[in-house]
Amino acid sequence: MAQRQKPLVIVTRKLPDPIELRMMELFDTRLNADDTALTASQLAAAVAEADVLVPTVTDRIDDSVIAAAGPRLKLIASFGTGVDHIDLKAAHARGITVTNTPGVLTEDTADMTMALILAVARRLSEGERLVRSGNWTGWGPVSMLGSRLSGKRLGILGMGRIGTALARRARGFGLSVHYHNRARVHPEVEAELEATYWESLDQMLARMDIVSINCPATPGTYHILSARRLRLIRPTTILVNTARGAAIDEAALADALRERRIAGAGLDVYEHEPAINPKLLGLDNVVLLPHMGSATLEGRIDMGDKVIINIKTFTDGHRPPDRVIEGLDGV
Ligand code: 8YV
Repeated sequence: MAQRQKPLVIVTRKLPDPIELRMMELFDTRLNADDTALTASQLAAAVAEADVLVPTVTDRIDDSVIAAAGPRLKLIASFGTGVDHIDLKAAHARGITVTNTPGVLTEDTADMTMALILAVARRLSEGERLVRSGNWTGWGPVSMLGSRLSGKRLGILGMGRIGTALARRARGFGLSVHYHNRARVHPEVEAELEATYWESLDQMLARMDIVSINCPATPGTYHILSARRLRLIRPTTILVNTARGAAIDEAALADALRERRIAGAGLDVYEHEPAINPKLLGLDNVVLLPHMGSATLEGRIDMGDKVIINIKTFTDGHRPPDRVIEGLDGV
């Protein structure tokens, strides 16, 4: 019996070993062992040849990359949940299916969001820097004072999977949950979380002690925290972002933090990653992380498993479970 040809799968970045091994078994897989990000022309060459492309958030799959796709390219199986790095419209117009890996990084990202809230409120990075600097002179009754979480209000911007998982954690820390979202969540979830829905984001922002961004990056959420909205936030409030940098006007945020119009911020994502607005780097009231919200070994293996399932079902002629549909916009 003639052996069916395996699909050519091109992976743009190094993935966890067990995932690469399984991919090698199942597909004609081309890996990126040294993990150097592909240039635009290398990406164009990859899509010209591949049946399936496996990109990550660091690859810009814009209309020019899609235009370079060869007749074999039928699937872009992205490793990650956010799809703002892919021109979905251009892909779909060419008959290319796009999949992502939702669900499996929810808990890890919610953990990291909670960690950032704690880090900013309790000044973890500052404390650590003090100890390492050798300048710590010992305990003091009014030294390193932060702010208590219990009894405060958390406003979640984007109440999807991660926003809801954050809300559950926040309840355990004694925070009350508020949210702004495209639509109200199911009444049972709202009741379980004793969550307050705000139709007006402006109104919510003006009343929260902590604001967390948990919405996807879409044209409708670009700079949703604009310079104007940042001015609505109270000077005692903490802002955290583990979603996408484009949701905040980063330069305006740096100004607000420097002028103490916002008490502090915890950022895991940036507008122009890996570049960070230099004004943020010198500020003490901001905790800066290198986009590591979903960075657990378990999470990355689960993401890889999802990529494999999406490719396998698709290349076996079925509808992949995590097909991305266009048109979701706003919060
Ligand atoms: C992923 C993320 O690690 O899934 C997402 O949307 O932002 C990250 O947590 C990244 O996308 C991998 O491509």
